[in-house]
Amino acid sequence: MANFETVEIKTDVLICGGGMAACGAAVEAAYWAKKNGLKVTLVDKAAMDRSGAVAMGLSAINQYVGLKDGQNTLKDYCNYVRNDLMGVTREDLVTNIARHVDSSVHLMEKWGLPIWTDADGKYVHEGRWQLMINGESYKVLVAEAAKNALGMENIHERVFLVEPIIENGKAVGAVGFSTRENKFYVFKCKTMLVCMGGAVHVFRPRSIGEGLGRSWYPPFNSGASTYFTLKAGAEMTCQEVRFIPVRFKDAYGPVGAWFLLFKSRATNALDENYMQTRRDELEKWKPYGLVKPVPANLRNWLMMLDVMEGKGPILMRTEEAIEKLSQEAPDEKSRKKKLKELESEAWEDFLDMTISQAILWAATNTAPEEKPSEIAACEPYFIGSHSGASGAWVSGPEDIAPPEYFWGYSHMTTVKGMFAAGDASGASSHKFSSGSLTEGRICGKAMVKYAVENTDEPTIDNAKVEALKKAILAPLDMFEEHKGYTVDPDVNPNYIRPKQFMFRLQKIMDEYAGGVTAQFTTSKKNLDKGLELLDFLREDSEKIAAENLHELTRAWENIHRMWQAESHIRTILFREETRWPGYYFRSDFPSMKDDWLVFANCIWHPESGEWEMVKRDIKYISV
Ligand code: SFD
Ligand code: AMP
Repeated sequence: MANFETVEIKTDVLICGGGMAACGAAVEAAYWAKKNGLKVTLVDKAAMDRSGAVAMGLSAINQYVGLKDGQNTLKDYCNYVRNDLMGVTREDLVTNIARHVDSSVHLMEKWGLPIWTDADGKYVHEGRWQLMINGESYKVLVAEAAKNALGMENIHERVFLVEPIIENGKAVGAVGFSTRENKFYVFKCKTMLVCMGGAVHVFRPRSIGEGLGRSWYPPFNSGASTYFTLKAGAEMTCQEVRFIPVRFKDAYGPVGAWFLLFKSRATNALDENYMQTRRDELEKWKPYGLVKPVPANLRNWLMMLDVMEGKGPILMRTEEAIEKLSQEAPDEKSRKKKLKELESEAWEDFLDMTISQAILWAATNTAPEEKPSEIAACEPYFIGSHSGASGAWVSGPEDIAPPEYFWGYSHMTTVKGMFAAGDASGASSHKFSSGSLTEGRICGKAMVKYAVENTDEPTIDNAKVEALKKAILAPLDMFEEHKGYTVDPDVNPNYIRPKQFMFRLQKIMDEYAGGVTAQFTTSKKNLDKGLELLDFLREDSEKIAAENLHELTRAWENIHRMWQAESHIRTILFREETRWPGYYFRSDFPSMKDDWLVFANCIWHPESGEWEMVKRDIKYISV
């Protein structure tokens, strides 16, 4: 067996991940832990300064309610989220995050985040809920706050967490390995937060060749959150609710600023605005089809209908929007000044968060004030914090959660001591960066309470740890043992390399579970076939080989993705209707049904290895 030193770390509160939710949790948990003499430890597979979805920065804060300014009420936000998710949402969770999110935004401003203000010193809104920021260094300064709160001695960067440890139904630790040194890590804890983001590259991406890996979502969030919660036996929710963003084509630049701030139209190649020409289609999806704003999946759907009729390419009319806004200026001199401002805002929107889109504009001689740019639907992602909803089923807060949704600690999963936040917790969409940080803070506080009230020291069976170490490092041994069998180490009958494993997974998902090449359409027959092929893939996961630590990371990322994939297929299969056209369409159940206005949840039972599918009622609350 590969020779790895075992490093054991004992802590009270373990934060798995180093992204927005993790940083929020670190700041809050550190505060309460200090009062109670507890230790908090954070583990990130990457370097926190640039890890996770906010790595490149962001150009907006997408959740700000503005409660104090009287701009909106909690009910307004709940209505918005419920409608956008076609009725399927946990209003207790959405409200809990929404009532604390403004204070998180103010905290981030205090940490140094530049939020745009107007001449009166008021925040500049992108849309009703979104604030414009100069956010290139957003993640750096949020990470700095977390580091200051915890101290570097309690932060382990570049440690890839592979597996949770559950004893007697309680989360007591996690194991992983260093991505740089031959070290195997065992973390023992009283309570843990799962916040390792969502998942990408479960489906075949549009990008190929040199562009392979380019996606809207960060390629390094690979399903660890779903894997951890599923493997622990936690109940999961909305695993069918993938997110398909519409983005500037090929470099995945954001569209929010164009639609909301610049008030741009998107048209097909015939200069038709599909939001107008396809308006009748929205009737089929009422009541949600008739709300404002039109839900994200339905906006996608209307666009897709045009594409399927061959009316593409679809264009963001940047030139038209800039011209129109500049015309608002009172005279020619100020119009020219305004034009310059708009041009620079357009470029900054990309440079703040999707630099490659600015590069693509430069490479294709695109001046946004002169010509439109193509937009397209991306491949599917799992991101419970944006306009998808997949994640763990967590407890609501005591004061507002209906009894069915409350089991003791805010945002704790159905496994004792295991909490989830950000992309890792489900049915509470539209949290984005600020809401994820807020949910992390909520968990940080609740976890310290849990650790104070549940004082049992974590006991972990040594034999179990040794067995995990052997299994986790096995891909290295597999490669060493068989690498000499063939001239080309990529082609070997004894093993499969992580990249090839990923291609197989993506092909299955793309063709059978409604990916890009299947026009996001699937059916029972297709899903059954997909599950059959996933069975073979799972068998072959025993044969994954890794040449070095880098590939060992890739190997486990893909195994995590495989579990995300299976829970997705099973849940789409379970929900016998189409509720989110534009995200996926079931050709055998092509409409929305009243009796499916429920949560579709799943549980993988660790003792039996069986999957259980359950319906849970949706309880709206009055706030
Ligand atoms: O609009 C392991 N998001 C946006 N939010 C906004 O508020 N404004 C925007 O402008 C946003 N846009 C945007 C957004 C996302 C992306 C990808 C793009 C653009 C291109 C959404 C937010 O970014 C998102 O809601 C939050 O970041 C979610 O927070 P969290 O904590 O759930 O996930 P994370 O930040 O990605 O962090 C994950 C962490 O886990 C680590 N990790 N660590 C150890 N072991 C493992 N096995 C691990 N696997 C992962 C990661 O390294 C990371 O630290 S807009 O254009 O859409
Ligand atoms: P995006 O860049 O698509 O992630 O959008 C950023 C924010 O704007 C998110 O809160 C989206 O839900 C919202 N948004 C984007 N496009 C529209 C639109 N056409 N109508 C309403 N809201 C939108």
